[in-house]
Amino acid sequence: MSLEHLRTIDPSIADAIDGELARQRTGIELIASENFTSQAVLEAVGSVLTNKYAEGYPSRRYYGGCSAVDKVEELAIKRACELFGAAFANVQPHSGVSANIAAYLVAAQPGDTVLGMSLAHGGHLTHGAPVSFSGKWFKAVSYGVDPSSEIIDMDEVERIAKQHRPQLVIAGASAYPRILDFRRFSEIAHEVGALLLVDIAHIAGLVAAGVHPSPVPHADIVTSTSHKTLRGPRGGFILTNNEELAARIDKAIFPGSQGGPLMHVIAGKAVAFGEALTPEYRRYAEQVVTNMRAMGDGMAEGGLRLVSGGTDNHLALVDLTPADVTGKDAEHMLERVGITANKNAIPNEARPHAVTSGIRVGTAAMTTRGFSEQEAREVGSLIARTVFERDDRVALTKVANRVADLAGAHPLYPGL
Ligand code: DSN
Repeated sequence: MSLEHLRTIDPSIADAIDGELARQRTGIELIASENFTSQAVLEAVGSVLTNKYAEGYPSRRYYGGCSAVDKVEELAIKRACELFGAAFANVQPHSGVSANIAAYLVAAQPGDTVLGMSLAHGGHLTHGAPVSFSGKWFKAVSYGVDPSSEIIDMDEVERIAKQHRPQLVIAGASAYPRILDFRRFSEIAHEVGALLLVDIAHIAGLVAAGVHPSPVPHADIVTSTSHKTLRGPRGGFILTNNEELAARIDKAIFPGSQGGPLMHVIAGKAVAFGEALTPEYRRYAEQVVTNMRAMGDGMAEGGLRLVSGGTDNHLALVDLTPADVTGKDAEHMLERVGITANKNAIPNEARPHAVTSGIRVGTAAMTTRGFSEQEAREVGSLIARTVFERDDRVALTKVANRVADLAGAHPLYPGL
């Protein structure tokens, strides 16, 4: 077995990793689903736990030699339950999609009707989009946002639920800037005899910190990722307060839809859950929301329109129509000045999904670097300047220089 370092063994991959570190350090990361983990999380994920097979659950494994990884998974479960006030947690899902596949396995049979938020209005692929297993194996119906307020109309959700009587109702979104009314979702789902699945992949960190209401008291099943606002390693997890559903969720993950758990990633989740239990993390989550409001103000002052008129969480959906530019072009323009964001459909979108009329931006990553409210507002104004002054080279050079200064003022992974 070679004991050489990566740089010696495989310089091409080492160069690519260094290139990505440089990109993360020198730019401003506004992809709403991304964040920067702590070095402790990186260490756990890069550990020898990647070598271990541990199919099954703590003390109920199909392989020997699991005493250390049992401790890791037990801690991850205990911390997840404490963090979210849940009775049961499964920390093995490899991703948010894997968590949702398991939730569907538990809550619905192929051919059943499921009701989720439309992808075009901010929902997720796994909430019933035709191109996903959720739209292929289930009869998926959807709700969206009200065309004028651009906010979910819960009366309309109720009307659709009563019309289609789904077996599963899904709440949660990938591009929705407002607070979700979990109590009302639960009343609607249970009134029509459905289970309620809430996917908190995006807002998990805000929920953990009490900055967004928790779905745990209302939902039958809660799924999430661990790497967005929660700031852990890339992965998923599932929560429930229902003992019978908990047993079915465990079976739906293993052996239902996954094999060996990624124990190195579960160690990273345990570390991140531990970090999220601290007062420092709570302050971080509060600052994420404060920064997003400030960045939204900066963009609006610069002439852009925020979908739904603002934001309550870590992200904003920006309508670029006032600048007469597409999401695709804006994404490229922003990348050239050092800002990373993604094109995103807006409600009532007229352009194809690969072009769009909007961008989605979020403050989870920049807030981890320590950006202040004032700096977030300035970044909002730099975004507006980039798209409105796109033909002015001098202006764009000034924006790029300012982006570099702001990134340089907040060093990322100085120890790496
Ligand atoms: N890809 C994630 C996002 O960006 O929101 C959702 O899975």
